[in-house]
Amino acid sequence: MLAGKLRPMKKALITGVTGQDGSYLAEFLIEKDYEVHGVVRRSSTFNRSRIDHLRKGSASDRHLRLHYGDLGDTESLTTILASVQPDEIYNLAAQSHVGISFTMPTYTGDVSGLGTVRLLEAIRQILPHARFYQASSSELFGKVAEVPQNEQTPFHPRSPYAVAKLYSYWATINYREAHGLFATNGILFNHESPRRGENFVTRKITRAVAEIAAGHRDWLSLGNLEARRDWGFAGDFVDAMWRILQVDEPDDWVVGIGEEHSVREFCELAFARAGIELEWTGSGTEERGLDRANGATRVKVNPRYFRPAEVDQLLSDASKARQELGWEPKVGFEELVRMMVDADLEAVGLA
Ligand code: NAP
Ligand code: F7E
Repeated sequence: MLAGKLRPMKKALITGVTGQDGSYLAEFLIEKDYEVHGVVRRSSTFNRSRIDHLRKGSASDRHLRLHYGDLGDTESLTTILASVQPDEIYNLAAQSHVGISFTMPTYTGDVSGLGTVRLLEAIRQILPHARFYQASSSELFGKVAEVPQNEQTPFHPRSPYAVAKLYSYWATINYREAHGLFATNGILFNHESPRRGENFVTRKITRAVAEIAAGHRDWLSLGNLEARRDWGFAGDFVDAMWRILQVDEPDDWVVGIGEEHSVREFCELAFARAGIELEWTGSGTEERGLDRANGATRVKVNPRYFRPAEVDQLLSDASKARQELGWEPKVGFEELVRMMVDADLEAVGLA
């Protein structure tokens, strides 16, 4: 009992702490009494809005510490590892936008692919007993070989982002097999929240819905309305990340809620939450989402948002994570849409 009390706090290091998942994970670990350290990259302005509440004058203040570093810069990673000496390392940093990866393939490969090896190699040299979590992605399944997808489903990446993440996935396994690192992959399906970046489709929609409801704009442009995703809540998924590092043996895990919906369905539900019923008319790039009440155009299709190669359908089979990690998501799809729309309505003063 006494020994338990005297045991020092566990230390966690999060790369990508300023991102959507990094912010939820930092909160989650602080709640579990970890000492949390985050890697932030230098920019000309601060972009820490997602973690400000964990730093400024809050009860959590003493737990979250930030360090300048970059996945493109090996020296910063080795310096941080040597000084922090974390027990657990969560590699969430990435150029994470699939569409943008087509316009920046080299950079995406460097950060989301090689960056992982820079970190793994630093861990091998400095802290070989630390536990490592790699943010792998359902994008690895790409042009899916089967539905639903589990840990045995073959990969077929469809973007520079997914190709880079595939490299990281195998690098993680290689460091486990070759050097005995406790290195794991969480193959996470899409997860969203009110903190989702504004250029991912869910947040792009919920923000636009709120602005349209407030009369600040009339319509929004989208790409492929038929794409289907298994969207869960980011707050639930960081719990899975932590569980993945608590088991006895390192392994790879599929995490998703197991519900599949189209971008079109997401749109309909999001507009409905703000009291706007959509009615679709036309087809292809001429398709429009009209406001049933007054015929006003609310959604247009713009080929600019089509991808050179698309991932049409993703659906998770996370039974291994549910059974062996005891992971259970709390938020379903419809509640997620409501949560995101409500947060954006509040941001424009409508809730
Ligand atoms: P996100 O919001 O885009 O956050 C990415 C984070 O990486 C940000 O903190 C960003 O810093 C940081 N970053 C980017 N380039 C960096 C570099 N060169 N060095 C250091 N940090 C860098 O992504 P997310 O949605 O939280 O996702 C977290 C991770 O999970 C990513 O690796 C993503 O690819 C992966 N993933 C996400 C999902 C999902 O549905 N959300 C699903 C599967 C896997 P700035 O704030 O400075 O930009
Ligand atoms: O696209 C379609 C688009 O950009 C979802 C990242 O977190 O999850 C995310 O990647 C779908 C695609 O997410 C627009 O073509 C239609 O089919 O929100 P997204 P993503 O590509 O699924 C995975 C798991 C990750 O690992 C990634 O890091 O929606 N879509 N119209 C659109 N997408 C965007 N962004 N914008 C549109 O206007």
